[in-house]
Amino acid sequence: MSEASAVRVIGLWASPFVIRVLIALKLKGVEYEFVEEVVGKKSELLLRSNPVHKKIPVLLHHGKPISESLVIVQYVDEAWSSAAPAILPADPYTRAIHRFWAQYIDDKLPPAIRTLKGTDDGDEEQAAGQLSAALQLVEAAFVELSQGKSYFGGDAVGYLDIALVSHVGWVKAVEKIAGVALLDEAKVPNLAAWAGRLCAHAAVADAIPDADKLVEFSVKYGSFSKPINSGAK
Ligand SMILES: N[C@@H](CCC(=O)N[C@@H](CS)C(=O)NCC(=O)O)C(=O)O
Repeated sequence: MSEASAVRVIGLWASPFVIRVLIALKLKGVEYEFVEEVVGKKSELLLRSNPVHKKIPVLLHHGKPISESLVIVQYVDEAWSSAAPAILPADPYTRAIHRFWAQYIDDKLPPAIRTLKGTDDGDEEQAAGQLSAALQLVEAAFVELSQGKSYFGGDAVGYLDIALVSHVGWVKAVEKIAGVALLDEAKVPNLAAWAGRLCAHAAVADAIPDADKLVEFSVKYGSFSKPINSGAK
């Protein structure tokens, strides 16, 4: 079996959760085959591979499926542990703190983003306020955790960087859609600089979609939750 077919990712380029997996594999130098889902139609492979949630991403390693983006990132770190660099921090306490913030990011950012791009009902002003408040808390966490270095874990891109940067494309897209400033130098200067640095990183640059492309995607499909949802289950 070739190295590419040993690792397959079922996904869609616009999905922030899929982006995480691609960055983790790139960091580890793992070749993979990207199996693109069609918007509005869940493939048999997806339904068979993630029968519980029926969501992307799914990583197939020698045919065995792993679901949930943060679980997959940890799996990639462990399965290719000898490939530098480590993605999760080595210290158990630091690891727990990074996991805490990754969970916080997934709890707070996607719901507000969905409201701002019109996928979910809700008050846009309130959603923008909630997203901005969440980014400010994450900014404070960045200052504390990075200790003056480039990334959350220090000098190298790690777990929490991956968890957050995967949402950056959509944050920039909803800034355009809703006409609000969120990842803004005036509001979150450290995160704005971090995002600029990280989006230019070799393992990240190609994975983060252009905000204008995401706006187009949003206009075309409204959401990729709803169309994918409406497909066969
Ligand atoms: N918690 C999941 C979220 C995955 C997720 O929401 N994926 C979306 C695409 S961005 C999806 O597959 N939506 C289809 C659906 O909701 O049925 C993860 O981290 O992997």
